[in-house]
Amino acid sequence: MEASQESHLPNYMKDDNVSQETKNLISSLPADKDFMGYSLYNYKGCWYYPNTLQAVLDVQDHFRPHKNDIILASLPKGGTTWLKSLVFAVVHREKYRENPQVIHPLLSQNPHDLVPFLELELYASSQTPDLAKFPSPMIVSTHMHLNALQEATAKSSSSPCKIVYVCRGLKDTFVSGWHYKNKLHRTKMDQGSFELMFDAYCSGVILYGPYWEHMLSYWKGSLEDKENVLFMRYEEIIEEPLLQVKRLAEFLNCPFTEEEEKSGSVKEILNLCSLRNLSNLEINKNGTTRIGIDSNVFFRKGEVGDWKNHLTPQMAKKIDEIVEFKLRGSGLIFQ
Ligand code: PAP
Repeated sequence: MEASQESHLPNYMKDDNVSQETKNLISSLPADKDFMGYSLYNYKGCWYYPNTLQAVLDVQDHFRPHKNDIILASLPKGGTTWLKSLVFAVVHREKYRENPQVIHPLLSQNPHDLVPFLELELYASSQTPDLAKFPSPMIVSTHMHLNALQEATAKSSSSPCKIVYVCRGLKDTFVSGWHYKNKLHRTKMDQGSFELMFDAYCSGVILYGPYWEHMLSYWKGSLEDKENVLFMRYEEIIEEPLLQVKRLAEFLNCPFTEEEEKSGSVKEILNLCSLRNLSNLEINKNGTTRIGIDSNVFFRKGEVGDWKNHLTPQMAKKIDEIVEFKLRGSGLIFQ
């Protein structure tokens, strides 16, 4: 079935919002199918569904961030939802501390609705979305590779804005993506599909893949511009949450004061943004995000090493070998 015909598919997987110019471009690009048979196209080293590519091109042509904006970039399933909640809570903490009577937005809205995706929401339906409605500093997110994002940010007349990136070990990312796909398509796919998705993942043919190129683009960017690109890992936030949230706040030029630290402000933010807290909220159990995805699909186990419950030793070895080979010499290492 063509992607445009399946009604419950998210818009970004469809092909019904593409200009003639982009159709012409697509016809010249390397093409392949995802593991479910939907068409993907490779544009400048990254795989996209048609609607996603259109939105990425629109971001590149029209999005011009200001110095104070914050862009959260992430590997799909790499910790996006957590990073969105943490950054929103850190950056806006004074506003809600001073007004304890105001319900914190993270208690009534899904993190994806507080921090919208550039290409999956804002530029998915408009070339000129109303960005003024977001509280300052504006926080937006993306799954684009850094080189693709830079086609927009480098054209901004303002000084560079801050970019925070998060990713996660590729075995856990794969398993998380598998569960997400099942929930998204409201089905329980069989072992054959699991293996097909695994093969596609290992060959890099997946939306925003290859994932190792995704990670490398931000890794190199963070080494070249430490002041404006922060590279974070999901596992490190799990291991040393206090330290990582403080690192995040310092990078964003809003470090925690000694007084805040003593009064437990960092811990409060971690509790507010914890998987347990967010996933138990009514809005995240039964709500739907603005881009039409059930909120609960973004929350599952959040464990490091869950791949052990799903991958055979051979599969694990295959991913390890790919990661070792592709990241060799970069200084980026995953255990
Ligand atoms: P996205 O890229 O589609 O937005 P993303 O949030 O990056 O997804 O990844 C979802 C993973 O983060 C899930 O991991 P799992 O499948 O291994 O369980 C989800 O459980 C986890 N996650 C979501 N929110 C949080 C949170 N607040 N704290 C820790 N982990 C979280």
